[in-house]
Amino acid sequence: MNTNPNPLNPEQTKRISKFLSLVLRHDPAKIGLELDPSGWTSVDTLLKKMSASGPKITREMLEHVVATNDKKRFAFSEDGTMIRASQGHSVEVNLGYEAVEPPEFLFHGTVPKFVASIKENGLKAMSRHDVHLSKDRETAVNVGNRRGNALILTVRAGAMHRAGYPFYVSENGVWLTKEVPAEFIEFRN
Ligand code: HQG
Repeated sequence: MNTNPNPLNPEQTKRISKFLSLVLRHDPAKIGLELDPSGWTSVDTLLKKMSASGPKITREMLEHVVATNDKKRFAFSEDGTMIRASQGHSVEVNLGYEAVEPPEFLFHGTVPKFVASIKENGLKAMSRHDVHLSKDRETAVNVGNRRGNALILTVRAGAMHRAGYPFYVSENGVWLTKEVPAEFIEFRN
């Protein structure tokens, strides 16, 4: 059990979390890091690269950021030697999640200005690999509110699944699918 006092204040934790999102999801080359095909990278190498060009942190600080992250964005391998982001990548990775049966309905938080395009084209992954969905409405409200006044779409995930669309759930509980055609979306809020 870790009985050490909190090694970081909340601002430092957030700054490091944002930096980890950047290098583990979007731009590993920024600090000369390489991700394996499943998105993993060595913890020792990450710490070394970060001490050369990034926030300098210790293994203990990294463990604190991973453990306290509000969305559990990062995961260590079982033996603790590797780390990756659990979802949200824009670089090509195969996270290896197994397709699973989704709940009958899932939610997506967006904003009114995107609705016309979503009605026409369905939900697209945009710059990420997958469309992100949640099993509870509240999470979708928080996601939508990042961009303005959240507008919540209900996705008929069960019907999509029966129609052959695969769904995945990330280690941190985000539901993922490649796209949601408009006919599976309920737009009334
Ligand atoms: C919208 C954060 C026009 C979509 C969050 C969204 C989440 C369309 C935006 C996670 C569209 C993409 C994901 C279409 C989709 N026309 N707009 N056809 N299809 N959109 O950030 O779901 O902090 O890639 O509604 O909390 O907002 O990164 O996806 O507004 O969990 O861990 O295009 O990112 O988590 O935006 O957010 P994003 P998202 P992290």
